[in-house]
Amino acid sequence: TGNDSRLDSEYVRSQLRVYFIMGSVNCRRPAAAVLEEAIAGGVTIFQFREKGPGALTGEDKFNLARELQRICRAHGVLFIVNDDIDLAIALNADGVHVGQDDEPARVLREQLGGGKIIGVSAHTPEEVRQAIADGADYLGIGPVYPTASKDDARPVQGTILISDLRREGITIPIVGIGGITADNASPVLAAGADGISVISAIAGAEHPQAAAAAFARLAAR
Ligand code: TZP
Ligand code: MG
Repeated sequence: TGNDSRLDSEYVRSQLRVYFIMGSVNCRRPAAAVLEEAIAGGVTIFQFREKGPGALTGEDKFNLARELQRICRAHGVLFIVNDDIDLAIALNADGVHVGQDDEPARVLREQLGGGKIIGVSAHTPEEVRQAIADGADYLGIGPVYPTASKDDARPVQGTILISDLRREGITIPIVGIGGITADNASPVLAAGADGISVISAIAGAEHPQAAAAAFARLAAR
């Protein structure tokens, strides 16, 4: 594939089932240990999201990212960087995930080159259309449920946008995000999401492996 082309979307779709997002501020124990356990439970893709009060910066951020990337690589789990395109390039990450306030996917594609995954957070049908036109490989849609993990989260929207998009025949890979737990994940998948994206339900769990395994069981159906 060339620099301007999306990755094979069935490949991306197959990797999104249990999408774990985490930074150091989200864990109660060292991030590397939490990630190891989560992967043992069945996480399929990981996003390094070092954000919010107390987040690491500079060299500390870089070193943690590299440590977590090594863990992902050792287990064949894709490693995606939130927002920080320079970090993604420096680490040769598998991709980036951006929001509506970041560079559009079409610019990121030029910077990242081919073969990388670009995810975009979208909250409205217009944002979805634009992200697809810009060459996004997958979309994060939410917040599905109330979340305590993002200060500036948009209004809760349930599963309506996901099901509307599928009804319109939009096939781009989608993950639902926001307040998702093993107990409320089923409607998100039933609405047409290919996977579920979570921070606290795994990072904040007493047993991240068991928590991830619960999502893996749901997503395998
Ligand atoms: N984007 C929309 S909601 C959210 C992000 C990053 C936070 C999701 O975290 P949690 O703990 O799974 O609700
Ligand atoms: Mg962002």
